Amino acid sequence: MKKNKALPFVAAIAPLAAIAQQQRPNIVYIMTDDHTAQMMSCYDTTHVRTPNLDRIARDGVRFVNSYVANSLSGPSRACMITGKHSHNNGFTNNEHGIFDGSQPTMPKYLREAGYQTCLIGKWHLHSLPTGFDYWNIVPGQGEYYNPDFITQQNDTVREKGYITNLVTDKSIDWMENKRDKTKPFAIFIHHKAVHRDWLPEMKYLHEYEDQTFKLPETFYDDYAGRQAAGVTEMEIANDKHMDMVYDVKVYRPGDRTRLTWLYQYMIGRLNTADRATYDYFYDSISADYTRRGLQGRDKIEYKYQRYMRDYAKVLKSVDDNVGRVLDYLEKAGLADNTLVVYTSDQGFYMGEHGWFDKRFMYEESLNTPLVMRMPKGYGLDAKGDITEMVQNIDYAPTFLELAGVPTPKDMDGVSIVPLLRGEHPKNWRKSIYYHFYEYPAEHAVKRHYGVRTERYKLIHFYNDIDAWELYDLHTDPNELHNLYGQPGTEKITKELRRELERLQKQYHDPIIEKN
Ligand code: SGN
Ligand code: CA
Repeated sequence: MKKNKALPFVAAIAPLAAIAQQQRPNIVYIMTDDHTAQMMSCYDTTHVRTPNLDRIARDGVRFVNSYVANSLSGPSRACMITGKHSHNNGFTNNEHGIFDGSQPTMPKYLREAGYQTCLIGKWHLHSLPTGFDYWNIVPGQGEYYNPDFITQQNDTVREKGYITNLVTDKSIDWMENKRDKTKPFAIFIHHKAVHRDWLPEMKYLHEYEDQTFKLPETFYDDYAGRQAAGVTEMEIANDKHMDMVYDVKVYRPGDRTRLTWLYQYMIGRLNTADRATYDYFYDSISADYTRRGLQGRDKIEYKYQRYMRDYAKVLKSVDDNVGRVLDYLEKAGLADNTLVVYTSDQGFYMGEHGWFDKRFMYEESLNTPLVMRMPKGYGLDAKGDITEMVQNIDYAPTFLELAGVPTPKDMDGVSIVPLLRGEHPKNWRKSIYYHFYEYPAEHAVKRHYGVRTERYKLIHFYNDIDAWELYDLHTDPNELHNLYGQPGTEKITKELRRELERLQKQYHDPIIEKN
């Protein structure tokens, strides 16, 4: 590491008052929900174009090995703000318990160091936010149309408009009118989009209707050799998993599926005029579906096309709104001194393995998009692709380093500032640790933990199952061939099991795998 590359303001143990005097960058952190790299054109141009998201990568960096520690919303958010794995921050799954907001978090440290902090949008940690000067969140998953927001006074207020626009309006309003402009700021813009059930903005109802999306290679996966993959409830093909009304939006008089009630609630929030526009569009889709009388694979592929189209429409509003934030930063003269981060709370299946949803340690949902545009004048000169493995537990130490705060000893993540400077530290992590807990639960993905290295992945599914999976990602990037127990894999299996145990000890996961 060259000496002159050190950030000008980072004094390892500088007193906070001294740090506060120094110029520090603002942080604009934009996180969507369930957005996946296959649907972001700077990663993959197969399906859609996302010009505004790509702007961030074009002017900055794209992480090509970016992973979550637990592929689910609440847990991922808790990892992000604490810099700790789920077992260490206490929020392991969406369904049981609430986040302990009295624990130290990155926004709290930023505040102590003199930053103004703000959170807008999806929070999903069940307790009210702590550590933010200003917040305005949606309850639980939030709604797309005329959504409710919870204020700092804990009032729930219904607002007019489309969620993605509203979250952006509120974020820009805070940056422009509500913050203390004498301080650096960190804003966390957390979109509800593109989460299920993919309800588009009215102006994009017709978008993508003439596009036929390519079926992924693994669409008709038979799950051979992968016990946990074979028993999920997230198959596009299965109407009990992907609901014909709620998800596919084929809704005719008399239709009554498991999630029809939720669909009615979600679209019931539209005002009369928009509801008429909405019904006119989806009634014609429903009529067309009925007329075609699709069966078997034709019906499955029809469901896939509807899913892809609606997801892409919802994403289009996200892309527009990220563009609005970037334009605002330019116009307000903030762009040069602001780190812009775009990411998602996890990846998602766009038909790979025949699925929607996430949760698994397989690539599509373990990965999460991550692009950053650097502030100027801090020596953060990296450009293009960053290939080192990073995880969402690293964001907290990174933002803290930029604010001049040393990484708290109990954080599991590490600062990626050296990577942003363009360095390639020799001792960078060679493996990542993953642990998913939410089972039994919706989508029926078994509990599992595992290790991923540059080439291999070892997963242990446990609880009411005891199944190991081993993949060679170089020869089998689609993870179709479970090599665990195959002759010739003894040595690599032993090495990976040892590495898994080492990581579990390092991170103090009480589940430690004994070899
Ligand atoms: C909801 C969805 C699920 C989704 C979870 C978790 N069902 O429960 O499909 O997996 O959220 O998503 S729904 O019928 O309510 O749409 S997460 O991103 O918040 O973790
Ligand atoms: Ca999510």
